[in-house]
Amino acid sequence: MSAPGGPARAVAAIIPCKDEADRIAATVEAVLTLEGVDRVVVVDDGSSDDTAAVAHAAGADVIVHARNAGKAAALETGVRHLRGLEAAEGAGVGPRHLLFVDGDLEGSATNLHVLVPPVRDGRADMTIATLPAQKVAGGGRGFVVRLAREGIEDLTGWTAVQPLSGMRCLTAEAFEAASPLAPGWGVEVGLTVDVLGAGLRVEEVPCELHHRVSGKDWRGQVHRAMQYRDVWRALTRRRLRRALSKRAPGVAHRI
Ligand SMILES: Nc1nc2c(ncn2[C@@H]2O[C@H](COP(=O)(O)OP(=O)(O)OP(=O)(O)O)[C@@H](O)[C@H]2O)c(=O)[nH]1
Ligand SMILES: [Mg+2]
Repeated sequence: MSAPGGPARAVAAIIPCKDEADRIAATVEAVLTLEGVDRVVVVDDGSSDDTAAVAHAAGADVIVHARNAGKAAALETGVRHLRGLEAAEGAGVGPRHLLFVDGDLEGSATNLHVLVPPVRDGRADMTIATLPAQKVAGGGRGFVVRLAREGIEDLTGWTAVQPLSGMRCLTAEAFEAASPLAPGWGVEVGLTVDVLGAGLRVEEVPCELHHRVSGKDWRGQVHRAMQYRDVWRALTRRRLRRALSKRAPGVAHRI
């Protein structure tokens, strides 16, 4: 955690995305206006459109996965790239705080600034944006949200209002506590459980964000099925870890 009163650390935004050519420029431009953000890294996870070129033109560092590897892998690629840059920059005030941003927020991403102060001031180790009701209703019935919320509650005792929100600001220490990240769409639940499990502080912060919501069509259904599978896996793995550490306390279980 950053020392209160110490030098303020910069913040790097990491944007994992796939096929966001229509929205990524507005999102990158908005994130570049955020106070304290001095790097924006877009990880294009095997897009079939011009996402990478558009993001680069908008001012982001762009890394491309030749093949789709999932949201968690894209975030890890982005953070690895950032740490490489920092090593080349030499000693600074320490590793940057991380701001995870979905690629489809467009101009509303300027409102992400509220996530940064609690982390910069050392009041929280990870902040999570909670979103207002979206202009277009989603096609899901909340199965994945309930699975995620109840799983987090069971494992940590903490109740998340929006357990799947991807917009998060976190310290390097919090990121390490959750590494390796839970694969795919399990990443948010894994982050929350692991950061809390490390004794660090998590806070939800209301944030006026608007994004493309998955609908009722087959794409939306497939998206939710994959989310369900990944969230279930992230929770199951962590329950297993908990059971093992009860049987063999003091041993690190990285299942
Ligand atoms: N790395 C990676 N990112 C993806 C992939 N699919 C979507 N994304 C990005 O992940 C972020 C969130 O994806 P969305 O499709 O908006 O999903 P969501 O907002 O979590 O889900 P809904 O609320 O149900 O719409 C966006 O930045 C997407 O571009 C993928 O296969 N790999
Ligand atoms: Mg979205």
